[in-house]
Amino acid sequence: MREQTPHPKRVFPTPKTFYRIAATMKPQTIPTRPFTDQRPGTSGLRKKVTVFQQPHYLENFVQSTFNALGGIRGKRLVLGGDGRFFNQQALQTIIRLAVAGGAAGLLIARNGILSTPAASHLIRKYGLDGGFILSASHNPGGPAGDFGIKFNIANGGPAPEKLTEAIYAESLKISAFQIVDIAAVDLERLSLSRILETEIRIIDPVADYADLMAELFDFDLIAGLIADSDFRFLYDAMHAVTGPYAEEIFCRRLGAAPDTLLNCTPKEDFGGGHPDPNLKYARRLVDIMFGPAPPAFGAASDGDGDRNMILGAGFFVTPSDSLAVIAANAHLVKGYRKGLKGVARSMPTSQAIDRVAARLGIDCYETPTGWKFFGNLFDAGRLSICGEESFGTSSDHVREKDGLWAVLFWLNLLAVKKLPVAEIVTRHWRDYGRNFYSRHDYEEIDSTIADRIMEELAQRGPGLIGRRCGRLQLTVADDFSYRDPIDGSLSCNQGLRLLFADQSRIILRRSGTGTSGATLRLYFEKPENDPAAMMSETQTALAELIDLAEELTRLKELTGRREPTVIT
Ligand code: G16
Repeated sequence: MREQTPHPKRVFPTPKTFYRIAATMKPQTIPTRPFTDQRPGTSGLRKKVTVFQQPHYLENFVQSTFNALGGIRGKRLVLGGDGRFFNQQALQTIIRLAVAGGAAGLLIARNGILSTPAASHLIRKYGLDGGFILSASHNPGGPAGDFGIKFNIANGGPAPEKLTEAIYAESLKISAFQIVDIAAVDLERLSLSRILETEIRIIDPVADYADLMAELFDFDLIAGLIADSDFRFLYDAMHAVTGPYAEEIFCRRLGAAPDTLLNCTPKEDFGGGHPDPNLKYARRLVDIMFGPAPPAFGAASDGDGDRNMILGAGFFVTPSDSLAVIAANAHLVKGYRKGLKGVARSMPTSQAIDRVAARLGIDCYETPTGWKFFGNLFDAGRLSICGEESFGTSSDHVREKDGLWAVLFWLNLLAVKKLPVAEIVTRHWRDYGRNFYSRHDYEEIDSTIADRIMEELAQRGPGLIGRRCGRLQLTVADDFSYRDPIDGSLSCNQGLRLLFADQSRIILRRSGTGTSGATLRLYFEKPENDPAAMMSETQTALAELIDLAEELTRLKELTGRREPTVIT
């Protein structure tokens, strides 16, 4: 395991070119009025592009962030994003605001293309004070799509709730922002320049990250697997940020053929797709992996490169199972050979990882949904690997979830075990027991109806405790709350839980990342220890829970939907 704290601060190599841009204009103070809708959600502020295009909308949020930080003077930040529509304008605006505020340094990814995990790594590696990542993650892009901005702090992780609430409070009382009127900074060439007090460095966004991956994984072993003519794999970057990273790591460093990569050119609208690596939106990859003569391994990542989907030939690995398999086999992988300090999962994520933690004799933490809740545990040295059902997995090498990390972990595992993906997972089930798991998403529901469904279940649930529903006996019905074991902060209303005596669960929560109406997520989990029953089809195995959830929530009835928008 790599030592995490204190993180060594490294210095950039001396640049070949340095130029000073004369800023003729002095910072100006522009009066503004608050917007009332700038409270960050599960992961930053996500809105329709048209909302961000309103005059002063972005400026207000960025200035509110600076204000919540006690000013930006003397601070050094990383800047980049997933390349979606409006990234370029937004980057130039943030540069002007940061220069006006007296930032000491801006490290900007070439062309503004920077994955979320790579941003986290840069902040940590170069000891920066934080950074802005411009992304709405897996949400669609383009002029009619979504845009987003999130601030990460000096540990490389997402701003914790204390800071996001402070930003929101500032956004409600903002009356002016400072900006400097300078020409657009050229983001295409690597360079070093200075504007007023701010040193601006345009950097290669890929190299540092690829070097980090080479420290954690056995690249020679993986290259050997890739060179084996019997092994074929496909990686789908979904026209999002990981394309350049995949080309460098898989092709240049590991020797994969170029046709291993699908959709590796970042596009402002993700090629019209929905850059969400799941069974619905990564359709082309899924069709190949479930078609005739499929490759042995398939994987995809999302808009900003923090999510991952893992597939074997004709086999989908749920994110929860992927997390459990990764933790159970971490000792086989170079960067994790010394063992794990602890593991964690978000509350709706299946308890498959809990079984692994129990076997390893290490702690397993249950946190609310949102990567920001893992940060304190990582910093306190209590956590090595964690994950979420929402296709996020990572370790203490950064403070974000990391899509390519998970893909490399699986490649490393396949190279060590020399078994098909499906065989690795089914052996894991036989060894530890299986947790059948599925998530049903109902997107773009009318907000009033979504509120009503949540409220009715919250009121009704506790009265059902102790009642038998068929084979199931309800033991807990509550709204999950979490007290952070490190700083003692309390987070309430994190999702309605129905827990049953056999450890089956139904969870209902409202998504914190959607931008149109409300998205409701229903999560179903059922533990199975009988090897004969483990190979059932997932939806069939969960049918009793799915029917009970409809009976208790009347979700389909009240929304008029006949089926979920997405099932994973
Ligand atoms: C974000 C967070 C994740 C979280 C997910 C849940 O993912 O970073 O930690 O699990 O949202 O989203 P929701 O609230 O919609 O269920 P991402 O990849 O969108 O940044």
